[in-house]
Amino acid sequence: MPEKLDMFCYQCSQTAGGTGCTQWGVCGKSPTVARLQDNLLLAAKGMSAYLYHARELGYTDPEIDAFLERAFYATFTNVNFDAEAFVELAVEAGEMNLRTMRLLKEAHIKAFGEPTPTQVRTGTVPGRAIIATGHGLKALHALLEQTEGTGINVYTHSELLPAHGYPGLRKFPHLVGNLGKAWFDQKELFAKVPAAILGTSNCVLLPREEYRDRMFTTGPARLPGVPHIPGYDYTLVIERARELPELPQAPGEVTMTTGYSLGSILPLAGKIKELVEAGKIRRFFLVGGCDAPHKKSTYYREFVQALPQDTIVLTLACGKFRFNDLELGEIEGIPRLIDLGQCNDSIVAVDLAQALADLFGVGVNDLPLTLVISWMEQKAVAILWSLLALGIKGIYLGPILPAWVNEDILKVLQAEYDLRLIGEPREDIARMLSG
Ligand code: SF3
Repeated sequence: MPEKLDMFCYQCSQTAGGTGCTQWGVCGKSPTVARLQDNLLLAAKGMSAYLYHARELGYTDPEIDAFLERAFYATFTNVNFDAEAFVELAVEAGEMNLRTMRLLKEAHIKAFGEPTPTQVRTGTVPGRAIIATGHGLKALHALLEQTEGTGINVYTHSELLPAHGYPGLRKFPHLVGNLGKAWFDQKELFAKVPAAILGTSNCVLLPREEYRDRMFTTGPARLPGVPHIPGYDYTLVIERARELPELPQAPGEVTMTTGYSLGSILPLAGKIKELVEAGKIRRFFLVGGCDAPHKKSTYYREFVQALPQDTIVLTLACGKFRFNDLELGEIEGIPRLIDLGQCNDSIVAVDLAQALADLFGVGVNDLPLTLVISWMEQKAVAILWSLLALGIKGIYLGPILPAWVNEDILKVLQAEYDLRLIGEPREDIARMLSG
């Protein structure tokens, strides 16, 4: 990797040796090392979020804990100056994140059963309501138990959509639907719908005054001026919902389907193989990731809309809200849009890709499969490195390059992993289909 010492310190945003430099100019850390250090921090943060949710369901792994300790220590200002070592640590973070997502998947399945395809209502039904947002399935389960028989309906928002696929969660008839889209519509949505709101994880935003007094956080989420519930007793949220007006009957424009798991797709493997060999399925696309309110993110909808009819779209995370209202139909009984779940369910996509590769007797990179990923934050960085750690090449990334990528790092990512930036949807599709 090309190295270049620079007098401007990216790490502490000071001129090395200048008045604000705490290392008296001797740290000498290059901008590339500092950015790789940032990358490792982001990946470790993402992994920690998944680990948190596994731990709250009673699942832990000392090897993951030990890696996180090493990763955080490596980001000291003055302990590791070696760019290659940071790339190795990033790959290791990717491997450890696979282990973490697998742990969390096991925890979710043991607690709530394996998801099966489930239709989810959008829009509202008459009655008082609580909206749960974030990723916390344990918190949602506790809320559903405590609201049972109260007449209060529970709605999911954003990354809690996949909760509807779990038998142990959808068994509650008062889990009535999903409202809104990706995390960044919450200010508008929560202001408009007079429900109590429970934020269960990351991807909450500072609330608007219109709904601050009916919002609550739990687990790792905290917001100023918003009551925080440290355990799983949601009495306060339920009491607040009782004070609010009933929501009207207002059917949504679409019904969404979520809850595809390995167990529900593998029985279709024989049929999928037959369709691929007969030329009726030309290519699979994994389109998903952490969505961002970026102008260029319209790419993902245009991309899915422009795909030919003989292609299948696998999706996960909140990036799917860009296009999961589209009616893509099916290919001889195989749905063209398959929602695998939350961002941590990337592990399902990985296992599915491996199962398809085994089925066709090829490596994952030789499958008719292209990954088109949107990235936004810490978890997406951890997942990107998981994919790279698996040796997956030719991933398309967008809407823009992550901030920690500079020219030197990009050169490595392109040379080693053939990482590509998204461009124009139709041109990209033509390139992908010919590749
Ligand atoms: Fe990412 Fe919030 Fe949407 Fe879980 S973590 S997907 S952005």
